[in-house]
Amino acid sequence: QHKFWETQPVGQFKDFGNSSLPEGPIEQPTPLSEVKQEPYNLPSLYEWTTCDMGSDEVCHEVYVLLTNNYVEDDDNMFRFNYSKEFLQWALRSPGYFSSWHVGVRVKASKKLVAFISGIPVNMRVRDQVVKMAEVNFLCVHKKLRSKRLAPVMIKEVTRRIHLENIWQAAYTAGVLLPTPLTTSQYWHRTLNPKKLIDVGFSKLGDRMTMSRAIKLYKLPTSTSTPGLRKMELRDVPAVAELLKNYLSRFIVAPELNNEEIEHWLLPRENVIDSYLVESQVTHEITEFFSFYTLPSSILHNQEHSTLKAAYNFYYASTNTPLHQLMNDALIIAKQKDFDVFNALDVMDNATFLKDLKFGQGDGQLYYYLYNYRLNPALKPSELGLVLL
Ligand code: YNC
Ligand code: MG
Repeated sequence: QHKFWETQPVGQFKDFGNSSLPEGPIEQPTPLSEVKQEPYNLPSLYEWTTCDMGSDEVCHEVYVLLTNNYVEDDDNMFRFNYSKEFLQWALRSPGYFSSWHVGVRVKASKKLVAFISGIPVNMRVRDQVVKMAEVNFLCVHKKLRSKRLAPVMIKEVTRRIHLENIWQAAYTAGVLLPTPLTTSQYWHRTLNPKKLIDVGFSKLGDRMTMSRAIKLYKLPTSTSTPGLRKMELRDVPAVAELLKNYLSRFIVAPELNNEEIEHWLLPRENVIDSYLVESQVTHEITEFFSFYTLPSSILHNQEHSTLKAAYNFYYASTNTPLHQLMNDALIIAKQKDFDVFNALDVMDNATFLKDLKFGQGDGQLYYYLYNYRLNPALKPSELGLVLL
């Protein structure tokens, strides 16, 4: 069934639901001197390359590979189009290792044809904080698919992660593999009904007309929460504290220090937006929310080439109802000309999705841990983790 995944330290399907297996690492770390020192073998036409994402030229090569070959929807109508600025933000996070930005080139032409990446994160699982890698952006050029290159790439990034004395990882995928930590779903809040219908992202349902759809999804022109403003550098400690308290309610969540909060949440144009609520009286920061910018290329449309999508990222609320806060997020996203606002059903998202007129997407996003067993599987609402 899964010739590769059956060999890996992950929960196996045959063990699913067997709660007698102990929680925690599946395999123990080996001494670093016993970690394989040479890269895995590639087919002879190809060679490994470490991608320096600080180099505009290399970043551009990764961008082009992903733009043409990365994740598409089930009907192959849209493909993620992460921007270069986004990739630099996603991969050059605090404590990142260049060696975990792994590429494959054609030896003769030096063309970049595959990529996989990791970044370090402190992940809390129940009351244990485990140093992990978040693995993302696995991509093999369309012309090199189904040649078992992906398992070699996964083994190579694993080897490089082990060399930094890290033995666990977290990752998400749209495909079902052994064995999900949780299964989550995307929900979509239409902001620009006309365009979403024109490009085939959504359909007018029965008894729905274009003008009724436009009316249904109309939003106020200004936000409703007093004291709402953009996050600034001076807010980092307060936001860190707020998010730490909020994420403590989930079974699996990252632990983010001030440096990481600054990196992941301080606004960056066309990459990450963060807003917070400052009490007019006490000047305390009581809420915040954030969303990242991830457009999709529209593959077969004469009129439109990109779908502008915002993705709900981390947030925390104490005094303001979450649905009010998220309604303000929608209003801001609309003002910034996004076509759609996406959210998973993780964290407390299920409490506002329906009220705010999000519609359930097709397909699942599966969350996984590598070399860490957790029993039983989690509900998405028990997960405090959003990967890019
Ligand atoms: C996938 N997405 O099951 P079995 S998500 C993991 N994640 O192995 P081949 C995947 N494994 O079943 P292809 C996977 N997709 O035989 C496939 N696999 O055991 C497994 N798509 O390899 C698959 N990006 O090379 C099978 O397949 C084996 O040529 C088949 O390449 C796959 O970034 C892929 O969706 C995905 O570019 C590269 O289809 C290719 O099809 C492609 O013959 C479009 O591979 C883009 C796309 C995936 C986005 C993502 C997270 C990746 C996580 C990887 C696992 C990390 C493990 C932790 C490592 C660190 C450990 C430590 C410490
Ligand atoms: Mg392949």
